Amino acid sequence: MDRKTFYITTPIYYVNDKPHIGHAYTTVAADVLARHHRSLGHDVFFLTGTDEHGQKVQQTAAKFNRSPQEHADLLVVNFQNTWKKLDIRYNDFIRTTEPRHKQVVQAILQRLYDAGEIYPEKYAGWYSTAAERFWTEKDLVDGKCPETGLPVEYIEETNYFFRMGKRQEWLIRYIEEHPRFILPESRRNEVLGFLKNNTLEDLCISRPRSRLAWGIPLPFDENYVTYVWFDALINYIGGIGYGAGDGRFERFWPANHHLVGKDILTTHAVYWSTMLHALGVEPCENLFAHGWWTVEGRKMSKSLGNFVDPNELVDLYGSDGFRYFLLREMPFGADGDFSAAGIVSRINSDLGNDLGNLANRSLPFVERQFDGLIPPLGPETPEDRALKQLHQETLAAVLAAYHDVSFTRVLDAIWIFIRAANKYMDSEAPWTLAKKGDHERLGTVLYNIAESCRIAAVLTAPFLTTKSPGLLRKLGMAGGEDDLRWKTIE
Ligand code: ME8
Repeated sequence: MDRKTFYITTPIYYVNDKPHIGHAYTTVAADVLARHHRSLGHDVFFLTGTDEHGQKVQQTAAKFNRSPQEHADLLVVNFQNTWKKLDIRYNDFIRTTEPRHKQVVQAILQRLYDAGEIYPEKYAGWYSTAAERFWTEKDLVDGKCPETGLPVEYIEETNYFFRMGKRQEWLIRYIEEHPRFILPESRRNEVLGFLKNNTLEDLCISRPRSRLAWGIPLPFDENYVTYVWFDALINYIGGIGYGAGDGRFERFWPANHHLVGKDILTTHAVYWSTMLHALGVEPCENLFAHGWWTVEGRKMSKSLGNFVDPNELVDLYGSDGFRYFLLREMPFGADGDFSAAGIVSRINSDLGNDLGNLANRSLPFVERQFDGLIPPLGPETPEDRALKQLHQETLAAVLAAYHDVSFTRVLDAIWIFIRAANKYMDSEAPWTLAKKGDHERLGTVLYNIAESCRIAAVLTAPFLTTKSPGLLRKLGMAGGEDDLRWKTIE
């Protein structure tokens, strides 16, 4: 039987710095979705990686007296090690300096050039080195770069342009006809507003080599390298073998989700969609732009020195605790603030009191009263039926929340169930049943609680990659992939 596929991506991160909580956020979110779909039995492909070309990387490398490639080779390891520490199970990690990527980018450039979709033109405008792009006169704020606030330079040069402008009407219609294409809805409206109120220009996709050497050479003009965004976005199709002819691209495209932060929504919604359109490839099914983390009320920045290192948080709270906190704390799509106090209270109350207690209070009973063997079920009471009913409602709520990419709702639904199972234990009081010697009812109650533990373990497994399989092992199971399948709790 042909299995359903699920393809998910994160942005490929710049190797000009170490990963921080923001990078961890998107990557953990993608990992949770990938694990959930694996549990559903889907054929999953999860792609992440690093963006290694462009001015930012060239400049940072120069600061350290390294070649850009040496710099990228050193820095990429930080990302890979952090993802290992956070138990991120990606299928592939793409680096834009790899030959496989350069090859695809050059093939696409040549094809679009041959088709007249890329053309040279003399251009004059205000160039911001820091933002790595041109601005028009009216974009400038007090004569400075609107993105960085730094001085701009008036430059006149010939560059290559991609015919993005002529796709404006098509893109507006596409977004209007596909309500799930850009989420959350507020971001979708933002993109539509931008497209309806501005004239979409063609996109400058080259940089003269004299100004920027660190990029993929244009195959049709060796005096230029490719603009870093035009190069980077292509990873999403190159990474699954676009043009390779091995069937992978046809199998996995369109991606189910491109997860990105709101900072790079436009490049994805506008540049990427029109690039794909020019190639005759349909856009991804969903582009989800999540919100922004600040730290104790302030923007993370080098100058403030308040970068939150995910590695340190894993050392302090474990990978499960940190993963859970990230997705529990703020609705995906909204902004949020990181504080050390927040993470501690989350872990203690939700993971310790609720989930931990359910298992820790019930399993010793099974051990003591039934020699560690989960007892058989006796006659069912209304309380048992209510718990069963909630179990079914929970599954439906969790699936619906995943569909809406709402991790907070997924977790809310799971925790309603966990808390109800704890309450069931309080009200059914197995300790009293044991004292009374009511072995049949005691067996049924413990069976239901053990079953609730198992359901909770399977549901929480995408978030708690160590604790949840551990809980299954406590229940006497292997805790491997087969035990984590959704169909085992249906
Ligand atoms: O933009 N809060 O790379 P990048 C939440 N190379 N998420 C954050 C965040 C924060 N404070 N800071 C960063 C690039 N992120 C390009 C992408 S894709 C073809 C090329 C996350 O290293 C968020 O996902 O600047 C954001 O979009 C991404 O890191 C930017 O990473």
